[in-house]
Amino acid sequence: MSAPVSPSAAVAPAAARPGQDAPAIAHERMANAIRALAMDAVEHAKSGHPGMPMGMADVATVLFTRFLKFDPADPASPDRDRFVLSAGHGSMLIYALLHLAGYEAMTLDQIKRFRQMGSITAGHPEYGHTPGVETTTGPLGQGIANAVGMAIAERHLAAAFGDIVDHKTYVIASDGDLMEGISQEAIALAGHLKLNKLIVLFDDNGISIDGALSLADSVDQIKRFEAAGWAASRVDGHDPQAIASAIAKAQESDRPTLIACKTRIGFGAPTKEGKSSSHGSPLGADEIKGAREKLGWNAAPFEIPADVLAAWRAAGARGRPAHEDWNKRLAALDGATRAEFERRMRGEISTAALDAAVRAVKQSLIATPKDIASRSSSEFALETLIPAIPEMVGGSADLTGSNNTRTKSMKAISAADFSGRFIHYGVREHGMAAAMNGMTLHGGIIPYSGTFLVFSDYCRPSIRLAALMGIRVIHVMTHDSIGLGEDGPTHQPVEQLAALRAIPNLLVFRPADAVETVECWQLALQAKDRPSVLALTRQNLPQLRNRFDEENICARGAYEIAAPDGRSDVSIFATGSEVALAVDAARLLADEGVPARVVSVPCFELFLAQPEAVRRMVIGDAPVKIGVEAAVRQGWDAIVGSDGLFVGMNSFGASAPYKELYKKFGITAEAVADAALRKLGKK
Ligand SMILES: Cc1ncc(C[n+]2csc(CCOP(=O)(O)OP(=O)(O)O)c2C)c(N)n1
Ligand SMILES: [Mg+2]
Repeated sequence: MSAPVSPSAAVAPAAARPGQDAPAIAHERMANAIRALAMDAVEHAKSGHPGMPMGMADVATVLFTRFLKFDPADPASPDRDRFVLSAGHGSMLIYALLHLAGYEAMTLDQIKRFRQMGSITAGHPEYGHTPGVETTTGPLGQGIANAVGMAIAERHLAAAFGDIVDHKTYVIASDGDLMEGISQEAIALAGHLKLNKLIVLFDDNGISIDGALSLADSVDQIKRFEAAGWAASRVDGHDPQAIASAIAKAQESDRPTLIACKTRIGFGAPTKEGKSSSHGSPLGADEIKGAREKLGWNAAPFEIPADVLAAWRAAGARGRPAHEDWNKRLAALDGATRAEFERRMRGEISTAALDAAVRAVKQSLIATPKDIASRSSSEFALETLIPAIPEMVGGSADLTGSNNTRTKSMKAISAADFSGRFIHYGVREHGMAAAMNGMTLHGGIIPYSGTFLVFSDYCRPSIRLAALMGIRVIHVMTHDSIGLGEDGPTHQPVEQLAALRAIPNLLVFRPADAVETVECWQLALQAKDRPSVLALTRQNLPQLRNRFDEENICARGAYEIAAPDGRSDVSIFATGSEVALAVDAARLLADEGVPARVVSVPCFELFLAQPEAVRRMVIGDAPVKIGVEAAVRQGWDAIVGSDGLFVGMNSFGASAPYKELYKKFGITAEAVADAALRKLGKK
């Protein structure tokens, strides 16, 4: 699709000479426009990173003017090539590119307002703020791992919809990106899946913040990528022909490609070029003056000479015919296929299909209750959800049998066949979570994962970014407490629920039984603008909800699941596996003549978002409030109050059968009842 376009078309469309190169000066001036904007914007903002945009200006110019398939008039066109600036600190590179190529929103005024309140030119590129920015980057390593997910999404959708989906994913990654551990997970997965439309342009400048890369790194990146199944080569990152040849070759590759582009950070800066001093601070007036002289750039700050701007705009316009052709091909698809493709790319789930699936699961559970682990309830729900919601693509980080994320009908994705709907991510939780972000960002897929809840820590930076970006990814995290038993404290989450609840815009679900589990699945799938975690048990749980409710009761976040007639002296709030225990405790209290109610709290975030009056009603006014969760107390005061009681974990767990662990750590119905009685002065 993205065959090299003659660079001369970018410079002088009227005199296009296919296959011939533009005069070197044209390329140089186009690249210098990026350098100038980066220097000037960082200087003006008094903060930012000029070195990387100046160093990678040549590579980016070649990519954007000759290869990248895009149309600034339609930044969200589904079959655009994806461009990920993994080295997000070089944000001025992408802002300059977007401005020069003619993205309407990226005005010169926005560039002048780099890093200022309300601008679309944030310090690091932010998805959803800036048309043309495909993902939020800055935390090094995330972008390249997102790109792997985008490339998987492309292949998977091509398998479903044919050549209406046919684009590449380009990444600019820095030394820092490649030093981060997540990059290893990402490149190993990409190599394994032979994602040959993924092309990484590595800013091989040998410099990071502390100075020469040799201070801390001596990896041979070419060998490293080759060992992971990539094609890899090194080019002079200031030689446009060498860069173009390498990209052209990469486009024909049968495997993903790394192009290590030898560059000089801060290219053009008279004293700071090649030095870490150009990485992350304004160059200063003298250095900028010297750079202008060295680069032969005479234009005033923020001024782009008309001929250079015209050449850039022509480069920006060169993708329009291909885009128009693609629109025609889309229109020529049969109506149903087209509608389905468009629906999926819009991220609009079929409400009717989802509702019907959830209803069917609930009805089945009411007819035949299941006292099973919530990880099994989840699988039971997935058996109906997977056929109903074709955009769901599941996976697991090598715990498929434990996470119960693969239903019987699901075929695994492989390098030879991307039509499957299950991904064996390997033992790569962080790479998995980041790839899932990339899939959602690509569009057309709702990814869900599987790992143990304790390893949410291994995914956390990517989950945080999903929450920051406001994108739908669903993490199935099983073995959610000491209830996992014998594997012991290394595997028993204690602080993870609190830590996840601390992330803004993330929904953390901990369903109490099979009915709550399917309701939580429905909520996670409906949450188009938020990621979700489903914390599920290894151990069996009784089914507590035995009446059919059309309403998704978990949507309230917390609700009374058991209550005596009349007033209660005790309110017990519990989540997940501890709800059944709370119900038992209420029975024990009733035996003592103390009326107690039980509130299930499947989702703190949804509950705390309820209007105050609703929250007050659910929390109630019983004199004793107790939270019960086999985890740390942090966060529970919002429900039980700082003077409320809490029965949970104060330490790490231990290795033993789970029933013994619950006793050892004092998380039992008796302990809950005792605590309430003591507080009431009855013991
Ligand atoms: C996960 C993470 N750790 C640390 C940082 C802070 N940081 C920003 S850039 C950078 C390294 C700079 O070196 P390199 O990636 O080679 O970029 P260059 O200086 O060559 O532009 C660091 C440590 C970060 N952004 N993300
Ligand atoms: Mg570097």
